Amino acid sequence: MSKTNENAPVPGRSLLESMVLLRRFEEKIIEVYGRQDMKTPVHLYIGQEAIAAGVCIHLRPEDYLFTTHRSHAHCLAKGADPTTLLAEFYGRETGCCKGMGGSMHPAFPELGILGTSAIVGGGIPHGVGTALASRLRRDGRISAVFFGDGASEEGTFHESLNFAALRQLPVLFVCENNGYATVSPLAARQPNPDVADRAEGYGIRTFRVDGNDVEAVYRAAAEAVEHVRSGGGPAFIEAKTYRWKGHVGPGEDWETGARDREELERWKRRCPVESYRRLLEERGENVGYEKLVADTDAMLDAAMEAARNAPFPSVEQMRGLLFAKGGC
Ligand SMILES: Cc1ncc(C[n+]2csc(CCOP(=O)(O)OP(=O)(O)O)c2C)c(N)n1
Repeated sequence: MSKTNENAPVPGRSLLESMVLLRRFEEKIIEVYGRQDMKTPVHLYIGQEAIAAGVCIHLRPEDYLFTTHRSHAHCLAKGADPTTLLAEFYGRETGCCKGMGGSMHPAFPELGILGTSAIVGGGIPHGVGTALASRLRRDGRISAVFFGDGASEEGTFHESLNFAALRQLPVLFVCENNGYATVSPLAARQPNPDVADRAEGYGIRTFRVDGNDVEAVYRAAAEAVEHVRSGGGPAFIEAKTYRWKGHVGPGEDWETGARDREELERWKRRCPVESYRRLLEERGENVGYEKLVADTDAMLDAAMEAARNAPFPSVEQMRGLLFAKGGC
């Protein structure tokens, strides 16, 4: 297991800003979701913000990123425009996929987000593929792949890690171990709760972090990205965390008996955003938290309004997107 440099400086304000954006973006979705005009299913990320914020801050715009059905935070943290993302969820032509992808399939090729797979584990070989392309082209780009603990149970996880290790490809694997796959707890699925052990088995440089501690994630990602970017081969981060919302939609999954309410409340007391705000304030930093949230909200309210008022794609536009020109 790799150790991180505890004394390296950390951009506290930027990390907090990023986490507030990711949190408020999804809380805004919850506010409007009951109106029934945002038709896409939403898999919310609330509770896991420290991971997207702490990793993506190290990525360059040209680096590749692959994510899952729980994709909003990764896209935003990589620089996606909130209005374009929300327009996608509203099915509008101004969405990043002209409204055809919804919440589970956003793509921002200009940000290295070539497409999002909702097939569990599906993004992992994609990231290995772009890493192989980067190696062949010698273009200096790295690939970051985010996935859940459930994805580590797919065969493609093992094939991809094996190939990436064998070829020493520039890919960073980030397992967000939130303890559940849909409503199935990790303990019911795996004899070993540490997904990182499997990465170590392939000889991949591995970091294990508290996924609710943004500085721990930031430090691990700093070293992991440096390792990958400097030609050291793949790296793997396992960040243990918890999602506050149910598998899909704004509910919390305890209402259905799928998980224990007390367990959720315990994790809420370890809120990554609130605990980091407190830490920065204790260190004497002038965080200006209320203003940060108010400014973020004002920006997101305007984004929501613009997204909702954009036109739907026409039937001709939809037809035009069914076939690619040029053949193979
Ligand atoms: C190959 C495949 N099997 C099953 C599903 C149904 N499914 C969607 S999400 C999910 C659970 C994913 O869990 P995890 O990878 O831990 O991610 P999390 O939802 O916890 O973020 C499942 C089984 C799917 N989309 N693809």
